[in-house]
Amino acid sequence: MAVQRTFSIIKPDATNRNLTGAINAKFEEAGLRIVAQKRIHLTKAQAGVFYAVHAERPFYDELCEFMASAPIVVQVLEGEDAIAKNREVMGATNPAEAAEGTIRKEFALSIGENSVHGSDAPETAAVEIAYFFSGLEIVG
Ligand code: DAT
Ligand code: MG
Repeated sequence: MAVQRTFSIIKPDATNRNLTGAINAKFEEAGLRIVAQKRIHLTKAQAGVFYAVHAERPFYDELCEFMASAPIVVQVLEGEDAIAKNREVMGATNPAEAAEGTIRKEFALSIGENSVHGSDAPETAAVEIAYFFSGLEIVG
């Protein structure tokens, strides 16, 4: 597997609890390099565009409200097999099902307030990176 880039978000529940550094340590320990990073505060509409794929799900409104409730840290992570590696370090969506040592097992509060987002495929990674970053902001 070649070197890939993936898109990551440290979500409001984690920024609220000052967990940015602890979460970044998990990424770096796993061999993921943070090649772009910024702190932003989304509007609910911007969160809605980002999560448009979930628009028909019952939790969509709550999800967009949550993502706009406080600042987030958006990131590009780079490394060998970065998409799968990041999903592994994140752990399962529901923290009750996340493996020991994963970010969601250690830090997530609930299935909704689950501390991190990570792209699930190369196509979504490309779209998500382009939504938040210009080429000049990514320094590999
Ligand atoms: P993931 O973030 O692991 O890729 P997903 O893409 O299925 O998970 O869902 C996106 C986010 O939506 C997830 O991180 C938290 C929220 N979510 C998913 N399922 C939920 C549920 N059953 N109740 C509340 N929020 C949920
Ligand atoms: Mg997802």
